[in-house]
Amino acid sequence: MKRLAAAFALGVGLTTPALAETWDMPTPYGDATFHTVNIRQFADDVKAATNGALEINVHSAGSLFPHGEIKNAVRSRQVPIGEFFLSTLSNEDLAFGIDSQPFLATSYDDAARLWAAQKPVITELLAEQGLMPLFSVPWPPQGLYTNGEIPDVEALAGLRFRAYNAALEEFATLARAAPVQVEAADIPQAFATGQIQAMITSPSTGANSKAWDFVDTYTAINAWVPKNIVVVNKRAFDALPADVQDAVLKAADEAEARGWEMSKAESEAKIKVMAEHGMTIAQPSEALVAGLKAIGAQMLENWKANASDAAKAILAAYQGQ
Ligand code: PCA
Repeated sequence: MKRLAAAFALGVGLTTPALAETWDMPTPYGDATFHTVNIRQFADDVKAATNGALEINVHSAGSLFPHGEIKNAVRSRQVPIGEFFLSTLSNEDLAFGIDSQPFLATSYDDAARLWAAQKPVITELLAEQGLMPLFSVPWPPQGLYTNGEIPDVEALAGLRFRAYNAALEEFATLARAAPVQVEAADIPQAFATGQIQAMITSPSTGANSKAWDFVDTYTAINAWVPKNIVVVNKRAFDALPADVQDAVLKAADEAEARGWEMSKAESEAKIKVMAEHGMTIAQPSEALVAGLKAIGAQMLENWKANASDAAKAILAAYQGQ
């Protein structure tokens, strides 16, 4: 029987097409991150649907390229595909960063409407660089991690505050905190060495980085719902056989739908993990919300003043103008 099974396995292996292709896929995020679980499932689906003609190898936690280099690595075809935090491209065009504007879209429904308005615009911008978006998945709403409860925005003044994009850097500056750029994978070390004292991120990243080792309070300010994006090099995609292209697009659609559902389930589950590790789960005071909203309003004015026409069109479409 064993021999038969081995022979069968070999037989299956031999059906792999002679022109099988392997794609390396970098992501900044670690194996336990739900986004990484989702893109590994995407890779498995592509492999199964193409009978092994296209195999995607996910390289997690910035192991293949640092986060800031992934987009250009795909653009220059050092890798055909990659995942990154969409708003990190806001220095190219503010259209990429609109999902990180505080209190513009704070629920999944609003985030989905914002993505519907943003997608055609960034698809065009990425096409100018030979890139094509495959799918985009949000992180859960972003919350505040501090030592002790924060009664109002003034209590953030002077804190070394972790930032992951330009919007969060601006936010921290307007709160008179001191922003420090730190990748998700480096959060524990940054807290441990005193580089940072507070942060805003999802319960996913809070729990994955064992926030309870460094801070005792999570405040559910749910201020924005930022997204990751998976992009492919268009020439690499066009070089695939038509049936393989179709399989990639279908698996991408499924990954986007599945990822949004995974994200929705994460928030509650990971807040529970933080509570189980002794963290206080707080709701923001009215004064804190008012102060945060004032910063958000200021940031949106700054955004409008600097936005391209393409970026402004996203806001207009989202706000139904
Ligand atoms: N986690 C990532 C991006 C947003 C999030 O929830 C991070 O903190 O870097």
